[in-house]
Amino acid sequence: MASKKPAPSPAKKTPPSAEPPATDRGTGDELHEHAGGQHPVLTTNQGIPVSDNQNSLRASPRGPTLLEDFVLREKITHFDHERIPERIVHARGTAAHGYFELSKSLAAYTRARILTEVGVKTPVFTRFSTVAGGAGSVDTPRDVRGFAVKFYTKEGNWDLVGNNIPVFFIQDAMKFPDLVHSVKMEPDRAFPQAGSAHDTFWDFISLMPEAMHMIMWAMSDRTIPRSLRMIEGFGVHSFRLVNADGTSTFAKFHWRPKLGIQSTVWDEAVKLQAADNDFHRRDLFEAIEGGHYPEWNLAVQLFTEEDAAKFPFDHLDATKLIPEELVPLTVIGRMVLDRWPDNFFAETEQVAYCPANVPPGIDFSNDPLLQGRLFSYLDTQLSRLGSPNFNQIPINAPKCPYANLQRDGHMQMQVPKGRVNYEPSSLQPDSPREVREGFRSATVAADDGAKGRIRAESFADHYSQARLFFRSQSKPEQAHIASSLTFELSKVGTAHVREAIVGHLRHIDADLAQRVANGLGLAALPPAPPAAVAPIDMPPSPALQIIGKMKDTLEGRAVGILVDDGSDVAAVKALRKAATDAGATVKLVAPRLGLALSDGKRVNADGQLAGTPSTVFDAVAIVLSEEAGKRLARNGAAVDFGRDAFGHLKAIAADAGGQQVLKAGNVGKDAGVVDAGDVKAFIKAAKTRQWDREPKVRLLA
Ligand code: HDD
Repeated sequence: MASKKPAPSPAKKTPPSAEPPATDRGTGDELHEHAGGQHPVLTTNQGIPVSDNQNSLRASPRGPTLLEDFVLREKITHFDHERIPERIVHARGTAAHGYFELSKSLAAYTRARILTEVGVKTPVFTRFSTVAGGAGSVDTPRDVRGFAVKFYTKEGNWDLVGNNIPVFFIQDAMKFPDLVHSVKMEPDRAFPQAGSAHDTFWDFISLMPEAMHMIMWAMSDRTIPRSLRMIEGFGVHSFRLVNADGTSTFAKFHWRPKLGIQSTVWDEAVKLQAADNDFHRRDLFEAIEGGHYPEWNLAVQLFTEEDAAKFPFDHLDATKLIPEELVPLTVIGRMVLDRWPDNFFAETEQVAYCPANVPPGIDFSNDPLLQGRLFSYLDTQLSRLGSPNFNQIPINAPKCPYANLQRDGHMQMQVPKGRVNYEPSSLQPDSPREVREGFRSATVAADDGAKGRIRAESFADHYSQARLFFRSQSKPEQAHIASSLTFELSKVGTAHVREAIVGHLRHIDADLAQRVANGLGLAALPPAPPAAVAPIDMPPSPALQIIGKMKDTLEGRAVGILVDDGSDVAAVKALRKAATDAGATVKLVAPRLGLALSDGKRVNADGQLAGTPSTVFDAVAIVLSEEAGKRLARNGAAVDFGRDAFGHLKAIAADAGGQQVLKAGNVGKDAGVVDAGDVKAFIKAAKTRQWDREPKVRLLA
């Protein structure tokens, strides 16, 4: 790799022909004159101006196309090669630019400047993703979400490549290809796309007791988030922070969303897939373009080797978390995403994260999952991006100077100068050399013991934290876990796989196992497999809930108002104002885009009813004249608008006309269904989901 800003070289006396002055290259001014200076002239990749971009060169008006047509050949050839391999996992994603600002120095623990220079804004590029689906799959399947942040620090790129779940399925990277093969579409039939509800995934899991903790998370509402702006993020592994004296401290990284954590309900997530395949990326795009910049706090859990020795689990095992009650979180800064990328392919698709990218002062732990990841990411980019020079792609290049003596390779974009491309050298004093302050691995004494393919005994407890997670959930959340397990296993055709999973659940919680067994219609509880270590009861950790942690807020949420010709304009205005004041965006939905409310003035709806169901909103109002209410009570889309909002536990405001639509959908009385005139009550109810309503609308396991 050559210097981004090459230092002056003694071999500068290159003949002028090799580096012509800019004026000899043609500035393009002549071309702009042709277009009247209004726009750039269309050229081939060789800069040849194109006169006709609609018609290929033909031997005669109705004759064959000529091979001579270099404009056509070049255009089609480039098009034929536009695609690159999608990511092996996390193929579907969306990303944004922003910055990280440190508020609390960790100078006592690390010499990494990004974690010591308070107030400095470091640019970041953050990509969110689903895991299992292909690049063209949908945004809202039940799946883990990737949360990858590239910090362009002054000391090189730091990539924190995490998920929205703090633990992982497996303990050792050796198992990763098998895990991924099992969850991806089955190889003989190429389905299902983007979902774990099938035999091969659950077969693998049934034989992998270490996955049980992650399964609890994966079957919880964490995997059906409302918005990427409302997910937590986790670095998962223990990392090391290393200070100027070389002392190291373990750190776990946590992202906490400013808007609070929030999920959808399963029926809503399923319907969102039909309503809007791009629900999450559109939501992120609209928030950033609207100036509502998503924000997260970065927090750390810090602990020493001695602290770790007292934990009733091994923190080097990625299937374990450290409860906040055991090691509290310290907020050290915030990330704000404030700029949408200019181009999806150039930035979001080509960005290449790698957990091995760490600046001096941050280091790895011996977690065997992390250790395998340190290899995999650079390796995968070589085939995905096609060249070892992918670091030169602008989105991947560090924003600090970088220089070394790596050279050549496909798509080399830099033109290194001078004779010296090796080190040490004495011929070129300004060629790059190492510095004492550069990255140094933490000095860590190796464990005693023999080399071998060994799993530490401290990794043997597979059920205690699964139990901790399940028992820490609120009642509705426990019901959702039992229901999603029932749903997923109901899609598994192989009886012994379904039964084996229920057997594992018995080690986690007897009631959970029974509920899933009932849901599946099993005649008897299958036996629990032998457990290497008997699970222990850890004190519940309420911090693991979503419902208990949810903020009552409308900030960053969306409210939909269903209207039609003649709807009461004053009621619509009052609802809009109150919701907007509470931080929500408000959209009008109507059977036709153009309509007139009660004041007779023409307005445009933001969404047409058939394409804008209530699933895309957090709370809804239905404001209709009596006559429109009667009419829409016979319109399936309008009836579903109310019925689904009710089923998805959302607040609903309705006037007399709106009530007709609700009645047609059997929407009854409920604390979250209020009169459209009672704006205060609506806003209060809209700030949360109506969990008490759930048993009325759905049979949960
Ligand atoms: Fe991974 C991508 C997160 C384990 C191998 N991983 C990838 C991405 C995220 C994660 C967020 C997408 C990055 C982006 O947006 O481009 N992966 C995780 C987490 C893990 C994890 C949180 C466990 C704690 N991964 C893991 C293991 C291996 C990999 C154990 C292999 C040994 N991951 C990859 C990969 C990917 C990837 C094949 C695919 C595309 C890419 O790297 O760039 O190398």
